[in-house]
Amino acid sequence: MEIITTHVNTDLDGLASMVAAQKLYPGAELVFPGKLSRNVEEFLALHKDTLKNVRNIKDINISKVKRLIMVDTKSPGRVSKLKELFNLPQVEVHIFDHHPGRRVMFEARWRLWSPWEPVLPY
Ligand SMILES: [Mn+2]
Repeated sequence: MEIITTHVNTDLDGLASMVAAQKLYPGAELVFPGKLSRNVEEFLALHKDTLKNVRNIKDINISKVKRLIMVDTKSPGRVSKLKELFNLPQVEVHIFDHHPGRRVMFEARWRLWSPWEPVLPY
């Protein structure tokens, strides 16, 4: 399976980025890695019918994930348990992040889209 996630304490740009990423990966499931920010909780309470397919990390069988799409962060340390996926050789990692900042170590099978850094080849 393919999953789309963002950072813990998910904020509105994280949530919006997840929804946008699903346009690029229509078969991927949206997964929250942990706690939500209060404004995202309030937004979801108001719009639960439009975003009813977002899954909780507890409902995901990590061993079934073949591709991880991570948005609004490029730090594996910010996705709680989903961090494990970065170490699995069978998992392809696609990262979309708009934040400038310290470069993290990337592996060849990870791919980053950022306005601040060149797109890395496979
Ligand atoms: Mn954010």
